[in-house]
Amino acid sequence: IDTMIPLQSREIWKKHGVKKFEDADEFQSKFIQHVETTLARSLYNCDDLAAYQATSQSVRDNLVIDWNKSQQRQTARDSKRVYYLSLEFLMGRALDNALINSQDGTEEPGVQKRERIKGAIDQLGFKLEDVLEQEPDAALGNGGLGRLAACFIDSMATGDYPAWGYGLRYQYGIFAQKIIEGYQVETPDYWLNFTNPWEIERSEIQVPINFYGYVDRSGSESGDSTLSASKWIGGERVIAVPYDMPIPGFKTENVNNLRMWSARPTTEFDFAKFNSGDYKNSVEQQQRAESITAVLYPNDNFQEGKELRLKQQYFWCAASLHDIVRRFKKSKHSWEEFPNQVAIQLNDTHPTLAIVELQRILVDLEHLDWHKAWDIVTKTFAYTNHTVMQEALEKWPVGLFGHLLPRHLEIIYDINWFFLKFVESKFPRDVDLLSKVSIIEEASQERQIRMAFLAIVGSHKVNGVAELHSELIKTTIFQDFVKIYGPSKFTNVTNGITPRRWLKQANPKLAKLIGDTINDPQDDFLLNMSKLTELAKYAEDADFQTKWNDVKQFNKLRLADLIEKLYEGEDVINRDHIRNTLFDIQVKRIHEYKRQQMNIFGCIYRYLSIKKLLSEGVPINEVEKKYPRRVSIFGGKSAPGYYMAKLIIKLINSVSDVVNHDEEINNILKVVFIPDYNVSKAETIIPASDLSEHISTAGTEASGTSNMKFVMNGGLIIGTVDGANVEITREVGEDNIFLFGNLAENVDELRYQHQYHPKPLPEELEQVLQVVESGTFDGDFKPLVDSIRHHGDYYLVSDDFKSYVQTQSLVDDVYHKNKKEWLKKSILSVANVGFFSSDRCIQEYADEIWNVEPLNN
Ligand code: H53
Repeated sequence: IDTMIPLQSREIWKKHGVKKFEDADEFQSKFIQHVETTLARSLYNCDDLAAYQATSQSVRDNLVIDWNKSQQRQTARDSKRVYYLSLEFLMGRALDNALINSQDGTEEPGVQKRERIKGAIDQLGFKLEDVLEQEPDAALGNGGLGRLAACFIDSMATGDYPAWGYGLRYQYGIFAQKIIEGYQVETPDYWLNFTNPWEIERSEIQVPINFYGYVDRSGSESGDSTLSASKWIGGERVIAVPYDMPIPGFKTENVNNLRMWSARPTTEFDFAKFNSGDYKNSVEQQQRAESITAVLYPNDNFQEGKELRLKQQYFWCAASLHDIVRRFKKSKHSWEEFPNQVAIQLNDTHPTLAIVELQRILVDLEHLDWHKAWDIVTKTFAYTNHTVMQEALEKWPVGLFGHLLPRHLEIIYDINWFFLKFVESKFPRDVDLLSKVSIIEEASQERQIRMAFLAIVGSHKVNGVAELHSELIKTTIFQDFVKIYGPSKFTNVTNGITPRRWLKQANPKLAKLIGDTINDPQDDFLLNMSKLTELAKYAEDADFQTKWNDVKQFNKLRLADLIEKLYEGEDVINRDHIRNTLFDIQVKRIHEYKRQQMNIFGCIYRYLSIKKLLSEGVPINEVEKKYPRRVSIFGGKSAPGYYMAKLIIKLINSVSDVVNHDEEINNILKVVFIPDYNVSKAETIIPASDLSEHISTAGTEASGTSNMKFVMNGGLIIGTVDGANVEITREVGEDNIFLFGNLAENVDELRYQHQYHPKPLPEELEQVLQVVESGTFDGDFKPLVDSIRHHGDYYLVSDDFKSYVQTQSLVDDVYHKNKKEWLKKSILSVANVGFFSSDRCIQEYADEIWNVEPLNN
């Protein structure tokens, strides 16, 4: 059906065309209109929550107007589009970001749009800060991978790329973390409690998705070949409905789309059930549909292999591909043109089924020849790998998979057959190689589908997320594929972060100081981060150092306020000494490979050393010279089923309990665990760091992205030679980062030594473990200690502990004895952090992988 308005009516449409609010006055008018109509409230009944909703609705109106224009422009230009498929988008809050991104460069100097809205809200009787606090985080992700996707769509919108994100609209995001008696307790994150002003429900679009059933080849022309068009008769059907989130770019009118699918029951009528009078059962079956998008799986870097998770993956891939193909077909290109019109990026292996689904659409529904279809598929997809850790690499048992997706299993077998034939032709009679690279793993008890291998075979490019990681995948988990395809299929795109959220929004004071200093009142540096290098010339300027330090102190006070609030009034951080207290922060998912256990052992070691001096009669002010004031701050969630990670959280809290209440040490050491670490808390925590910890066992952290956020906010890093730490060192200079520990190349040998030639532990660690074993800290930490003492110390804590402790005392020396030097390092780091803008990543993806151009207005 034609949904276009006839020509003669269009004048009327144009006459009434909606307009964006441009100034404070127009904003206030919109705001009040939304309070009175959208919310059906009034000036007698308007609290902060209502103010948040009315503000958001007003800002959203503006976004939607630009969003419509952007989408029309993208369609009219008919240029190649990018689709970023990610099971996680860890967006955080939207309002402040939308206000910042509405800055368009037309403002009078010094008065940014956000500031005008702030003033307007003030006049209406509210405080912008309080209004912003009303918004729940959109926490539809676990950690680094999900937050990366969020930074990427910000950069794609900012760079004017015609790009869409596709994800799932979980009703429950990552659980909220409570700490009860030191232990993590998970509570549901029902984030859609109040209407979400940032989403647009599109219930007019309904995509049917099938599961189970069987393959019917009775009508097929070529008999029983699985290679030609086959008919899959699904056994269960649900409906996918999209919710769209407008994604505004910074200093551009371009607004992109993040499309999130939600599962609904079909309205189809089950006659069999009805006739048997089983009404209640048929309703229950319907309700099951909704469970598909009910909850985000709370594992980071770990695969659980549950059927519902596979269902989520297929539901999302099938709905997204249906949408992409429908849009492509409207443009009336021939199928050969598909890869020139569409680039699909797979964020990890979670969306690998999209490869199989496209092949199925082309062969079964569009009746293309298998090889022609496969050529289109492989030119369309590219795959990003985010980990080398075995437990995170997805595999699905053939039985479970074939039951849920019988036709897709056949297609995978056929893909594998042609792939192995190709390998065989290149490396004749290398049977060993064939079994090593087969998409179907035969070795284990039950045959498994190796999703990473399928993703490689079905893509034209595979990338890692930092240089070291991209080299590692070529020499370890994917080495045989390098042999087969050659090295050019494998590339690196080092991760990045968006400076709009992680500098301007999180640290407005620093952004202002930078803008003032480099004479950039319109914040152009947020687009062109190489401008930051101009800061270098002020690195030793005493005046500038003072201002720089003042910003840091302000941010530390802001964090102290947050901590006080979370500790329900307990004054954990002594504000009188905040200027000479080093804030040492490690916030990220809790995982043995990230080694929070090493950090807390380090805290214990420091505590014991202080106590020892005191017991020898050294006065506290002398002790303080050796162990200057420090607050060790931790934060992060553990997967609910990850026993060791949960035990690490308990240990941190138990140590905190002892240390913080030991009056003898006079507050020179504090240990703090911040509960429920999330994006909005990160925005307060990160700008307050003097030092942050990125101390994974070398070779295990693919990139890390919080390391970049801390550096962008003037914090220094203590870290191992791992992930993006390597490139951070290259950019900011070796003098401005505290590196320690063993290198990735030595890890295998060290592990071997632990297995076969165990040595006594270094004395520093031995001391710590003995105290932990003695019961000084509440809880049973035997498993943690045993993993080091008796189970091979897989994460090499004992190998790195000594150099960790030594490096920490180097940190103390610089921070406390040479503050000028410290500030210089901090300024130089920010001056050279530009490389880690996600704008740079997106440009690399666009040029090297997607072959797409920005759409200029
Ligand atoms: O992805 C980040 C990396 C980080 C890596 C993380 C990640 C997940 O968050 C989840 C699964 C996975 O395989 C990897 O651990 O090193 O910075 C973004 O690339």
